[in-house]
Parts: sequence; C-alpha cells; structure tokens
Amino acid sequence: MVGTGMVGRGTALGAVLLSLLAVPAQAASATTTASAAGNTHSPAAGKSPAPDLAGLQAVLREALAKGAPGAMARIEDQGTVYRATAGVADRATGRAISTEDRFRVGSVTKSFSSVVLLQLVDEGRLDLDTSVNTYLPGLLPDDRITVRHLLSHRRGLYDYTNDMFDKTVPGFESVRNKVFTYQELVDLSLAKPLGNQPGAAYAYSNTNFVVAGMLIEKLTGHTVHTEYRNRIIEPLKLRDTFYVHPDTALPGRYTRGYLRPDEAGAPLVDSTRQTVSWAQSAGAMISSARDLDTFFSALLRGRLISAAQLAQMQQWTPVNSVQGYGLGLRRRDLSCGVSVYGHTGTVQGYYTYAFTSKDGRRSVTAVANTSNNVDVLNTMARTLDAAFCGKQPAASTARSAAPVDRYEDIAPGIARH
Ligand code: REX
Repeated sequence: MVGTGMVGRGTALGAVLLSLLAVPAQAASATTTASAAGNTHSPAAGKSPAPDLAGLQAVLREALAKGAPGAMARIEDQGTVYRATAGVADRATGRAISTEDRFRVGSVTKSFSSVVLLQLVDEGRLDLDTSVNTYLPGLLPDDRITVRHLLSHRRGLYDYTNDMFDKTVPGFESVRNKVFTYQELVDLSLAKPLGNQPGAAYAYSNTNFVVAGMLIEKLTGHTVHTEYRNRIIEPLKLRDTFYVHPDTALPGRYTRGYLRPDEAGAPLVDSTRQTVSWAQSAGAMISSARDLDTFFSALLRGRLISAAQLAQMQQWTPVNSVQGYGLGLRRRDLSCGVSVYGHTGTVQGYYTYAFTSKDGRRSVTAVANTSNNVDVLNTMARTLDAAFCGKQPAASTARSAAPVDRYEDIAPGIARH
C-alpha cells in the first residue's frame, strides 16, 4: 500500500533567523531560536492559520524553566519547515539541542506496530476481530480478547510497567541493561488479574503492544525490526529511524536524555543508554523530528495503509473530554477546535509529541530531553496549539490551561505524580 511521491521535504536553503533570545540560567550555554526554511509561499494559504512561532518558542522556554535541559519542535507544512529550539542536547558539553537530533520516541513506536498489523489486515493475513489466541494459541487467559481490543487498549491486560517504575530511578536502573523476551513481559502482566471486560473502556497498557509485537513476529516469521524496516522505514526513506533493541546506543547524532528522580532537588540522571527491552514493540524506537513528521503525514495521507484500515485506525475510544485513542493512534482536540492525530511518547529522559492534521499536510514533532516531570510534559503539549492553532488571543490562551480532565495520558499510576 506504499505509494510514491512522498511529500517534499523542506530545504535548509534560505533559512531565516526569526529570533535569537536569551535563555534561562540553567541552559546558559545555549540559545533559543525559531526559524523557517523552504517554500516562500504562505503555507496552507486560506486554510490553517500560520504557526505561532513566537508562541512555540515561549513554550520551549517554559519547558526549560520547568526543568528540561533542552526542548525542540519541528513543524513541516507542505514543504515549509519551521524549527524552534531551546537549551542543550548534552549537559556535559553544552551542545545546543537541534531539530536534527535523534531521540527515543517511546510509545510513538505503537503507531509503527499498528501500521504493520494493519498492513497485514490489508493483505488478508490478520483479522482485527479475531481472538488473539487464534494466532498465538494459549497466550492470553481469555479467548474473547481480540486484536482490536489490544490496539485500542480495551482489554485490561495489566500494565507491568506500573510496578517496574513505581520508584523511578531504582526502577529504571534495574532494567536499564536488561534483555526481556516478549513472553517474560507478558508473564509479568498476567501475574495480575485482568482489569476489565473485553471491549470495555480504555485503559492504557504497554502489555497490549508487547502482544502486538508477538503477533507481528508470529504472522510474518520476521523480527519487528525487519518488518518496521521493510514496511515503513525504507519505503518512506526515514534516515533517522532505528530499532536497535537490545543495543543501548543511539546511532549518529542524538540528544541525550535526562531522567528526573522522584526526590526533590536530586540531580538529573543521564538515562540515554538503555536497552528499552521493557518496551520493545510498545516503545523502543529511535527517530528524529523530520522522520516522525514524515511518518504521520504519510499515514494520514493514506500512503501506508488502505483507506479502509485508516478508518479502522480512527475509530475512537474516549480517553477524556479532549482525547481519543484509535488503533495505536491518538486524537487530540486542541483549544482552537482543531483535532490532530499522532502519538505521544515517554521513555526515561525523553518526552515526545508527534501529531499531524487530518489531511496530513501539517505535522509537528516536539521533544523535551527529560521525563518524570509532569510540568514539562504538560507544557510541551502546548507546542501543538502553537503549531496548529496559530496566534491565539490572550483570553483563549488562558482557557487552554488544563481543565480538570485534560490530563496527559501516561501509563496510569506511574507517571502522574
Ligand atoms: C514508563 C515510565 C512510561 C516512565 C511508559 N512509556 O509507559 C510508554 C509511553 C512506552 O511512551 N507511553 C506514552 C518514567 C505516555 C504514550 O503512550 O503516549 N516514569 C519517566 C516513572 C514514574 O518512572 N515513576 O517519566 O521517564
């Protein structure tokens, strides 16, 4: 289902420095910048408002003030690329963070896993409403659990990461260099009772996408790595996207990740190197802002899966009043009434937001190189408003400040202090 004629990438030629601002004290060696490069025409003329670059920059600076060493965002709008950065990629060297840096994308991996499975549906090799146990006999304790239940987080398989990361730094250090089999992760989950009935309400669990990885490997006879590469990475020419599990290093140029300990005032822990074996097909990919912009744009433009499967992917289970979960895809309704589609990601040291418009024409990827810091997470969510809503009147900016049920949906119980 992969088509040709991918959306043109923005060129660095003619980059315009729009602003150069002083930075808060904790990132004294770096600058904050926002720039646009590429086409000179007005992007999405007559349709979406132009991105609010000053607003975007202010959000990134706020993320720094709340404890992120660095933050960046890259918007791609039909060949025009906007970039904004603040702070550092590496606290030891003081190197400024760049939108070219690779990073760990966490659960954005779930969208890649879903795309592989939906391609298998397109090929007639998988049925969404068939029992998982039909494909993986005896794996799950209830034959009524379907593939669709997994991909929409509607079947209460306990999220083993709740226990694993109850204590943030000790939990992380205990798995940093560990290599798990999928079965070991499923066994951790099944040691706890199932949480809800088949098809019941949304309950986020990494276990669902570990089983998704097992399905990919069983149905194709190949590793998830091979399937991501053959079906997505190579067709879309994603040069910065890797699945290196269980290697602990990020290839090439990347931003380091800094995990915030639970203890107030304790120094950040450099969490860059880890196997991410605790997540695998639920969260172990490495990518860049350009590649995630390309990926979600291609997905929503129908270049990865058929229109029929894209419609399945967008059958929304409510998460809260302004978010829905499809099949490995999130919908977020922004303060200006625009809905955007993509995924969020949290792995130790990295927060990611990667979303695109309904027509796939405007995409943004925003990253902060810290985690276990809900203030930074909530701040970074506002990069989406700046990217898709344009400049907002002051009153509506205040309105977008988190109503009660507008929470970030992180594995329940572990990351919302
Ligand atoms: C693991 C703990 C969080 C993070 C997690 N991440 O489940 C998955 C993910 C892979 O990306 N989920 C996001 C740690 C939210 C999504 O699906 O959108 N927190 C941290 C703790 C808390 O250890 N005690 O913040 O780095």
